[in-house]
Formats: sequence, structure tokens, C-alpha cells
Amino acid sequence: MKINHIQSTPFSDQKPGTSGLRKKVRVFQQPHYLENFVQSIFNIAQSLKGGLLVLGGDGRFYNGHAIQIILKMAAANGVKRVMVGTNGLLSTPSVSCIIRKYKADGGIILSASHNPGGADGDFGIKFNISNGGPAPTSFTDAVYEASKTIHEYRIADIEPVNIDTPRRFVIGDMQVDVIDSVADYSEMMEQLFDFPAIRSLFTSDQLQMCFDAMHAVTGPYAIEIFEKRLQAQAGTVINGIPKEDFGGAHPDPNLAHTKELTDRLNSPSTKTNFGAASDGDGDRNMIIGKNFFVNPSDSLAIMTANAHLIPGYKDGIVGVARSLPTSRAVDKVAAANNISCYETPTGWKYFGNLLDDNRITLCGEESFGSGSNHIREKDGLWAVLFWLNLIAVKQQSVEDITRAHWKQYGRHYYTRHDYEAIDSDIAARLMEHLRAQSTSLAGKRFSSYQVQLCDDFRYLDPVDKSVTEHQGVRVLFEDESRIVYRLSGTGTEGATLRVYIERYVADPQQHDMDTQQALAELIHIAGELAEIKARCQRDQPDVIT
Ligand code: G16
Repeated sequence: MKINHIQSTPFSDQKPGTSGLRKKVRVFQQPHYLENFVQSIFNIAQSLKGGLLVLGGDGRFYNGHAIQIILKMAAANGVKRVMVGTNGLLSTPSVSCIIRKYKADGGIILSASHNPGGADGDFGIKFNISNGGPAPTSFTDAVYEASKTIHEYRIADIEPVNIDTPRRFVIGDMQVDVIDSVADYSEMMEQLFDFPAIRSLFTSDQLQMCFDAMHAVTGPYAIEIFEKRLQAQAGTVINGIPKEDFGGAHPDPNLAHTKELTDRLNSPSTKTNFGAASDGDGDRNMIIGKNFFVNPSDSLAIMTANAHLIPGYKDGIVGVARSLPTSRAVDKVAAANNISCYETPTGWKYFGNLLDDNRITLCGEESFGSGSNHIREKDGLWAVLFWLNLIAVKQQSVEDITRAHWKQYGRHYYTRHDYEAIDSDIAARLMEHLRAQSTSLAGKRFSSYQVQLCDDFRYLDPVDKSVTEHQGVRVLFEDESRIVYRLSGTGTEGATLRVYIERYVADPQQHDMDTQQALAELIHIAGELAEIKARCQRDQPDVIT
């Protein structure tokens, strides 16, 4: 096998964000762009030399092309074996599952998650380490440094290989196993949850489910698990065929992007009483009942309170973690059950050490992500199965389970307001303005809210003692309400300002308010404190979740 050493010059913009390198497809299409970044990964991940690499992606535009390039570069960089998903498809949680099961040295996932796909959309690449989780910042920083000085990459001179069916072949000294994309993951789900109990929900017609795969990677997984193994009726999975452009839609499982699903749940003429959706790469989830939306932060709290009812967690949980902007609903459950609750920066990678050190069993984020120690990624279908299992045990609807939880622990009204594609300098100045104020806000009163604490969140990892600074400005009020501001690390156009607002209400008589109304005063305060209108010239957020 001939190995070409291709001369190249660095790109200055290959710094990974919250979750790998995400850019417009046309940025990745620049000559040598993808190759430079992949070579930088191989230069840093030394254990891949002579090691096992897992490779797959969410099937978006450029996935197939990138898979072929990475296979050739893996062969040229001395990788001994690659396990690649059939047609290059592997969900993010299944990559994590496969890395752990086969003790791989790492995995490359091609995905821009919930961002739109197609030739004009986004593409992304992320690296997961041998524990199955996203590479920590120390690794991604090293990759970025390597990308700034790269001068050549290595690539095998071979024709594209056929990966459309499971089989084994050899490229030079490297073995390639094209694997069934869904088998290992489905098997793992069957071990964690009570499949017979869930199956009987479907076969007895007690539950009619609609799962929106959003033409993304979970389609084949959901059909295998829900329709085949759990015998939900055919057609339970909608938009189940992965498409390069996600059917022209935005594969982001929230109420703004799942109209077909929510129409089904909300229509009085259908019997559909459980709905769920997952995103581009299958790690996010949304859970809805009949005319009822479960906030992801509440979902984490409910899972934590009920984990002992699920076979995979029957011995209880050791602790939980949530990202900074995730509501503090789970904190209440942790306190009541006397277990640790960690607050981390945004990004699944921060949960890795806590899981590996057995400090936590469950973790989750407001951004429609939840997961557990079964893998090291958030996991969309796992969350759906968790809820199905809960319904089977409790024999209650999604709404009843959630309302009972609020009654016991109180309700955290919660919303996130996103201001997208703001000029990056304006966004940076807005955050600076907030940081500058942060030291002097404590004790000040805004309408009926008095500030208790305001700071720029800094995380000290209790396991490896690493420190991560500037993770968001948080304003805590005396009555447990909270506002958090941060800039997204996953956008590809300008900056996205995220404003997270929450208010805790213990009294069950007040659990029926409209969320935006319940938070109206805090929303106003959030806008005033950050001078959003004046600085960004925006009257309204672009997206409210
Ligand atoms: C990624 C990260 C999550 C994070 C989310 C939003 O999710 O894995 O930890 O919460 O982005 O991040 P940001 O607020 O910085 O945009 P995904 O599903 O996009 O990989």
C-alpha cells in the first residue's frame, strides 16, 4: 500500500467547541481542511497507532466522503483495526457503547448534532477517548495546537471501499470491520430496561407512541428497538429514514422543530399518548405526553427520583450531575435523598471524570440531553426507554408522573431564550459587561427579586483538579430564582447568546401557570441586566425552549 505524504498549511480556525469541531460544510470542503484536522487527531491520540478505532456518523451530507478519507488516513497512520458502521452510520451513544464494549482506543464521530445538514448546512467531527466519552479539553486543546503547526498529512493511496453491508476487509496492514450499526446498542438497552413490561404497554394497546427520528441517525435504531423488539405498531417511528439533509428540516428535538409529532400528540382525534424525538446524532431526547411537554431539566429530576424502579439502576444511584444552566430541579431530589449533586460547565465531557470515578450514576443538561454510567455520552433512546419503563411500572401518564413529582419536590419554571447569529464582538462585549457587573450585584433589588450571588462560573473538577473558567455568568436570587447567561459553543454563524431563566415554586396551587408568564418578571430583568435590546438590537429571542 502506497502512503502519500501531502504537504499542507495550517488553518487558524480548528479550535473545537462545546462538542468537537463544527463548521459549515463549505468550510470543511476547502482542500486539506478535513485532512488537517484528522491528522492533528492522529498526532495527539498516539494510542491509535496499533490500536482500534471506532468510526461512524449521523449520515449528514459529507459523512460518506469523510468516512472514506478517515479510513485511508487511519491506514496511513498505523491504526490496526477500524470498526465502522454500515453505510458510515453510528449514533453518538452507540459509538460510546462500542468503544467500551470492544475496548477501543478511541472513536471518531462525524456529526454536527442538531444543526441543519445538507450541502449548505453544517458538518462536524469529534473524538471520543477510550472511556467512550468526548475527549476532555486538555486533549482538544492539544489537537488545536497541533492543527496550528501542521505541515503534512498522511493518506493511503487506495480506491474508496464499499461499506454498505457488514463484512471484513483489509487495507494494507489495517483490518476494517463494517459492523451492524444497531446490534450492540440495542442489546445494551435490553439489559438496562424491562423490555417485557414495556412490550406489554404496546401489545395491550395501553400506550400509543410516536417517535420522531427526524430523518436522522436514530431511525434504524428506533425501528429495531420500538417496532421490532418491543412490538410497538408499525409506523410508531416517523421520519425513520436517515437523509443527508434531514429532509430539509432542523434535526433538533424541541417543540419548535417537531410539528408533525406534536400535532399527533395534541390532536383529540388520535389515541397517541406518548411522544418522543431525538436529534441528528441520537444523543438528545424530547419527551412529551398528550398536550404535555416535559422540560429536560425536570426529566433529569424525575429520572433521579425514580431510578430505583428501573432494572439497570435498581440498586440506587450514587450521585447526579447537571450542567450550570440546567434547572436546579434535580438538586432538590438529590438533597432529599442525600446524594451528591455536581454542577459542571456545559458540555458532556465534564461528566466523564465524575462517571469514571463513580461519583455519579445519572447526569443531564437543559439542552435535551440525559444519560447515565451505561456509556459516556448522553443518550436519546435510552431516555425514551427510561420513560417507557417508568410508565410501565407506575401505570401513570407522562403528565401524571410529572405533576406528582412537582407536588413532592416543587416546580422549577424554566425557559431558555436564544439570540442567534449576533455579531461576535457585540456578544463578547455583552458578556464582558455582565462580568464587570457581577462583583457588585449581590444585595441589589430588581422589582421583587433580590440578588443573593452573582459570579462568572468557574469549575474545579473534583477528580483531576483541572480548572475551567468563564463558563457563564449566573445571577442567583434570594427566592432560589436564577438567571444564567452564556455564549453557545456549538453555533457556526456569529455568536448565540443563551439566557436561561428559572423560578422555583413550591406551592402546588401555583403549578399550572404558563411558563413564560410565570417567568415574565425575571425575563424582563434578564434583558435589562444584559442590555440585550440596546446591544444586540433584538426585541425578541429567535428561539424559546
Ligand atoms: C452539545 C454538548 C452539550 C451541550 C450542547 C449545547 O450537544 O454535547 O453538552 O449542552 O451542545 O451547547 P451550547 O449551549 O454550547 O450550544 P450536542 O447534542 O450539540 O452535541
